[in-house]
Amino acid sequence: MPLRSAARKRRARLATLMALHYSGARWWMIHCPDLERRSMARRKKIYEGKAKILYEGPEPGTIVQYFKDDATAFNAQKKDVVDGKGVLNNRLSEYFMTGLINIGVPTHFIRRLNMREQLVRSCEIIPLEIIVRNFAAGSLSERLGIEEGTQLPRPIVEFCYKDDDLGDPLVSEEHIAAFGWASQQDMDDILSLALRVNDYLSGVMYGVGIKLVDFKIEIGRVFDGDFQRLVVADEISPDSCRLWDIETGRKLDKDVFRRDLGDLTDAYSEVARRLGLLPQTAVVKPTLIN
Ligand code: AIR
Repeated sequence: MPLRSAARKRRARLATLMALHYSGARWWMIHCPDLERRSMARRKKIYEGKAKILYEGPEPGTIVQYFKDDATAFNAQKKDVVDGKGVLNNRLSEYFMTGLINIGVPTHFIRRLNMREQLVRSCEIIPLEIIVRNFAAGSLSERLGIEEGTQLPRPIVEFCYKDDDLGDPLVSEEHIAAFGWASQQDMDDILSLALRVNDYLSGVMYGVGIKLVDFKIEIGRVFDGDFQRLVVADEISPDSCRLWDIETGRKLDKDVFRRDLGDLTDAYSEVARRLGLLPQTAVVKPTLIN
């Protein structure tokens, strides 16, 4: 890309992200995520994953989730840094988690702290990826030879064992019970949470002209004294869902990155815009200097 058009694109993207309604927004948090990360060096890092870093929270039982711009696919065989992705996912995940809490679905989310961070309850993550599918796509289409986009007779819930070295293999409830990853009661609760998230997310997306093809959630155990309850944890964002425009079929999720279909932040910004988290029209703002 010629230098000038790359700079223009970067400026336009920055202007768009600046328009996100953040309290305490600082431009360098979008522009220089490394700078921000360095400023947090005193905070204790608990874990660094592919797309997020977890830091010790300000009070016991809390964690700060930092959203990176790193994009990975195919178990990190494909990698890139996508400017602004972390900012968008932080905001979008806040939106979905808050919506779930409002309809009585428990989540780990407490509040967003800034452009890239949110405060969450610390929980013990059940080592399963819970996938809900409404239409065939991705690995289900490959595995069963069903054309992508085919409507499934009913939502199908799948479980993968969370292990990067093994490539998160598909497992059955038999494996989960036999290896003690979750109890029968947990599984009943997980299934019910997954389907409630599906109802909520499908509805919200349908309302803005987007089809929820499938998504992945993670579930955590929160302990209140001796009492354990399950909450939706991790994140809900276009990194973890398949979202297709109902009219055009345009992909508005991480498949844009996985399959080299265009600009990932454009796609995620479109989701944020439709949900009212970004202005409807691109904000034409001068550079930060003038
Ligand atoms: N997913 C699974 N592991 C990581 C993620 N993000 C999500 C995908 C997709 C759904 O789970 O983003 O929305 C199903 O993925 P697949 O690859 O099994 O078809």
